Amino acid sequence: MRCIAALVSTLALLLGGSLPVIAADNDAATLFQQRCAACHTIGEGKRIGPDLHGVLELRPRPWLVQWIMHPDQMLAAKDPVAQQLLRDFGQVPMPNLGITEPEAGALLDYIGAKSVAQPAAPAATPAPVNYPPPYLGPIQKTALWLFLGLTAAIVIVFVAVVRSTSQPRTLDMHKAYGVRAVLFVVAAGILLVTFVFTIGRTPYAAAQGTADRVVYVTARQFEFLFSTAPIVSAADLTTVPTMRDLELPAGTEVEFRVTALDVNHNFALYGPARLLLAQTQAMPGYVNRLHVRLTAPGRYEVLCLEYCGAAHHLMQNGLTVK
Ligand code: HEC
Ligand SMILES: [Cu+2]
Repeated sequence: MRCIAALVSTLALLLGGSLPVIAADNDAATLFQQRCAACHTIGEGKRIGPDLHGVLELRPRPWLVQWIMHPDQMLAAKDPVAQQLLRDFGQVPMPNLGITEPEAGALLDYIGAKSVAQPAAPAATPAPVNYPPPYLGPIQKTALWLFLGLTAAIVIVFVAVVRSTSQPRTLDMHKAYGVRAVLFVVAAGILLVTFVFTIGRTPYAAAQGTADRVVYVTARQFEFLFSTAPIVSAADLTTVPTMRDLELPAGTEVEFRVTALDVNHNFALYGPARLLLAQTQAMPGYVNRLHVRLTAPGRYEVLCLEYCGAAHHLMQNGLTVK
């Protein structure tokens, strides 16, 4: 059983880590926090998806159950309500989250109870951050040309290999193994020299120092949450206050303690010049520490660099350095 579970989770990682992880305690509030709250609120206004306050009065319950279980199929079947919602929400489709029928029922009971307990807030949607339009800086341009050049070289090598092996030929295996040994020693030598000269500059070595400020970062499908206390499970989201944005004074040495609640994500911090400053993996059950000194004032973007599921591209948070 254990090895089947391991195989399934490895497969899930290979497939982009999108296998749903259901919280051990099947508490609907926790499930909502973990699976829905990145896109929905109940009475706090629109986010990526609609505010679900009073949705049970708006639509028949069987429709809602079907939608929560298979939004992808309902959109594919051209359900008129689903299509209208898709248009209203900027063509961002709600992903299929692998919710079961009992879970959908429990979630709807929870949404209903919360709608009754809490009046609908005035739709105070946070003002969208205006990022500058995408552009390639000098480093990105160099990287692009380097990438294209290397790709062309690889294609040429492959074409040459295909052409040279189109006719069967006898080979001196002894000589071939000799070439292989030489290549191995050369590659190992290059690796060792690179290692010796760069190991001191890794963020892990720098992380030995003390930071001015510790920021906890919790990644989940599909957002990053900042907090001043650690979040270990989705249940903590109901007690620990979280922020989607941060403001820090210039010059602060920050230690980000990065973890994830559901699947593997990646925390990548881009500076105001839109260059990658630092990045680390965000993994369930692990905390990775990342030390960064934020010197230049401006807007920093946080993006996920690990494909984590259907709405991965929506994982964009940020912080401002003043
Ligand atoms: C990645 C973002 C995202 C996640 C996660 C998500 N939704 Fe949605 N949801 C949407 C969007 C966007 C819409 C609007 C329809 C569309 O564009 O596909 C929507 C629509 C809905 C609707 C229909 C609302 C109405 O006015 O009829 C319900 C109900 C709903 N979602 C429930 C849930 C529940 C429950 C969960 C958690 C299990 C969840 N959603 C998770 C993005 C999301
Ligand atoms: Cu991602």
